[in-house]
Amino acid sequence: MRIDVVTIFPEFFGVLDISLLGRARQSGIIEFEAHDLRAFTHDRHRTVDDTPYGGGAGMVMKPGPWGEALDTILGEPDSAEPGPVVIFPSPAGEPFTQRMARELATRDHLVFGCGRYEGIDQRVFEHTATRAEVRLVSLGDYVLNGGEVAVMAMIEAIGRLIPGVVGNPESLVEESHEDGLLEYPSYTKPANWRGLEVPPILLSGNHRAIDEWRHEQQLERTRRVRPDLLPPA
Ligand code: 6GU
Repeated sequence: MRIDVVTIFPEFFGVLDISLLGRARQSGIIEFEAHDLRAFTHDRHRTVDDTPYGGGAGMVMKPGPWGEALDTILGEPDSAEPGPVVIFPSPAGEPFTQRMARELATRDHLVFGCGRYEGIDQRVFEHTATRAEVRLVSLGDYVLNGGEVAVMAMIEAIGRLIPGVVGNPESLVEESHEDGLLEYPSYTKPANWRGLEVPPILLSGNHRAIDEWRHEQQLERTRRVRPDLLPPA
């Protein structure tokens, strides 16, 4: 998979050199590049923003540099390929979910456009949609200063689902959200730690009973903290 990010803070993505994603890049499973939006400006101050038409607080990102950056990254459309997906992180977008991460993990080329200030000129989304699949995506109902932290989270969620990135694929199955429920609590040795016992069932060796207990824990947890995930009773 190829991943391009457009941002005014390309250094921010230096952390992708380390950890699981770093290894995936070294082994060639993921090809990653962070592009500096200011490299696509032509004025002495490398201006990427301007005041909003219609007035109001804050600044809006100018369409010009975005258009040139995306021209460079998207190139000529190839009708034989499914084509790139261009994702703009935005608190006004559709919610990012495990389902969306699974879907995006199957694509060959993802492009992330990190907005700052009050957002990007709306015409950038419209124009980009004429030659790629465009999605506005939100991490949740709160506001970040810019898209960079959100994109980092999305790249991690998507990247670990690409075959070969996570060493043991079985570890991807029994985790929160993969079956629509939160995951069950985990324990390791010692069996008694600071007076707290591991639930005896986990020491019983009865795997059917353990599976049932874990499923019950998943339901109880989900009912308690995320009832919205459960089907209506
Ligand atoms: Cl994806 N971007 C920004 N800027 N803020 C957010 C967000 C994204 N998701 C939640 N808040």
